Amino acid sequence: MPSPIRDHTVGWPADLVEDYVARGYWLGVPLGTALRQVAGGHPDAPALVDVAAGVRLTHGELADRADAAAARLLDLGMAPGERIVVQLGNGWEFVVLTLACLRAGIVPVMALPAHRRTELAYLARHAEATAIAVPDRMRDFDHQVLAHDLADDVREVTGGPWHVLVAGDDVAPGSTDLRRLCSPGEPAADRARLDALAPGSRDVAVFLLSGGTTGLPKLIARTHDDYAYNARRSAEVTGVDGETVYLVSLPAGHNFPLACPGILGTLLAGGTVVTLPSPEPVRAFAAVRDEGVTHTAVVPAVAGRWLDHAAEHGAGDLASLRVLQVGGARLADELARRVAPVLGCRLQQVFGMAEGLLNYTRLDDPDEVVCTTQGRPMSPADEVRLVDELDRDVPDGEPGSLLTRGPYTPRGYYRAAEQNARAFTDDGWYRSGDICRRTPEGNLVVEGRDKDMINRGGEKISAEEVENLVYQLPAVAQVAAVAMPDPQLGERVCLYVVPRPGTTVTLQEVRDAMDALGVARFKLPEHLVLVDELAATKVGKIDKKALRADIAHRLSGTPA
Ligand code: OOB
Repeated sequence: MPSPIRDHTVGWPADLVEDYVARGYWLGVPLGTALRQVAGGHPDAPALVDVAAGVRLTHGELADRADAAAARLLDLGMAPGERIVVQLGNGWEFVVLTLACLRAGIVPVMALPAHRRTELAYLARHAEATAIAVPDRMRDFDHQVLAHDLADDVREVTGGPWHVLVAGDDVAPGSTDLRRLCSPGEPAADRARLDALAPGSRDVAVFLLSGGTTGLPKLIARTHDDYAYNARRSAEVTGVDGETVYLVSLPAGHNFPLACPGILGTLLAGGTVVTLPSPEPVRAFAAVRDEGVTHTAVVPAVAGRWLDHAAEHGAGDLASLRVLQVGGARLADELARRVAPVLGCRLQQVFGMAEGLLNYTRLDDPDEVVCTTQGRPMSPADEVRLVDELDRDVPDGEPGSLLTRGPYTPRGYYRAAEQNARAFTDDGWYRSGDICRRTPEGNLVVEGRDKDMINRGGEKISAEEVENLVYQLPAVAQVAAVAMPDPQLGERVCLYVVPRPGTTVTLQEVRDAMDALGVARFKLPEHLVLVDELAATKVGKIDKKALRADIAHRLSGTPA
């Protein structure tokens, strides 16, 4: 039997909970109920457009389908509090299933489409999931087969059933047809059943994945109260309301397009969500034009592609687009300055994290602030400190390591006591690992990081995870994974390898070996440097700073 979620979460202190409720940050309404109420207010307003599938749903239809799907999940034998790994592409099924989970108190674990056996098996086992939702195939990969292959692995920890829900035309025997599960049901009966089962607002609503600095990703348990505030307050600072048409083209299970304000913030505001499978510029621009998109969110690498495409081929008619949110990695000031003139919309920089804290530039900030800073916390209750190595506050204007607490930043990872001791201070501050500076007017500028992570165009890669995988190659004596600068993606994974005496290692061998282990392809190293020894710090640790400087010099052609 999966253990109850609350056995492994770290809650907020009671006095703060009271404060968050008193100040109206936590409304005490579970997300599914809140969404249902919005739909009740204007059932005929458009809620969801899946461009690729040609599916359009109103708020009323979406809420009814979510209830129908929730009821069918219960009929399958799933109980409130159980976990389902969600690995779906951007489409209507993702939205209906997520809302269904929120209604039934079944907790989605938001995996990425790029994840493979290693990640999925770990996530399912760690969350003690009893189900997984996948596409049949996506980009030539058979997700359905892999999902069934995980059954034994998962049953080993849960001892229970393993439901495979499949979105697509090819639903194999033994799988559950997700599209059928998400089809209209008996609205009144379903609704009454789900109303009676509504989860508590302090219960966990979703599991997000951490950006990753440790061997394996950590799970972040976000509650209904905290995540609803995350989405609602984000909608306010982004100008999202009932007239908004929000385009989601980043992977929908990522915090940014899911709730900053993303899908949930837009639906809670009564607006319309448009889904696209990818941010490829031709299709994205066409969707903006055809659907009258007003808001969307991208990572800097995508912003760069959009700007280049628009400069070369013209942007077409993007007149409806009002706000382009850019976040997930540092946006270069030069790129930032091109957004308004080339795309004709307002730029909003977003510096956020799945762990909670969200910083936004505001829509009425001066251009200089919008183009050169990553904004400021969205909530008056957010606490941010910038500290030195000894956790002492740095003087104003100096770079420091960011610590944060607040009404939507949980106090610990799920089931991870050991990591929590490192990633959180004793008094509950989350160590984001980002080195920031605060400008005199209070905005943050991200200047670097002191965590061992590689940010590949917004995809976070734990160096330690890559190293653990590479150590499985017999010819590798020592390895270090570091970020190498890249004009398109910002960073890519570079490996420094000391081979065992008498052997050698090639980049292709490493990539093939990692591929064979079944890891997401974005984690595969893209450059390899063979060395006799790895630079070490005074205390004998691998000197990653020196290695990053070394690869940057090698690539720029200047001597180190
Ligand atoms: C977002 O969330 P995660 O959890 O994938 O990654 C968080 C990390 C941050 O700690 C920081 O290192 C980096 O991503 N980051 C940025 C950034 N936004 C995120 N670094 C520099 N500039 C930025 N604007 O990436 C995320 C979550 C919600 C909204 C937006 C992004």
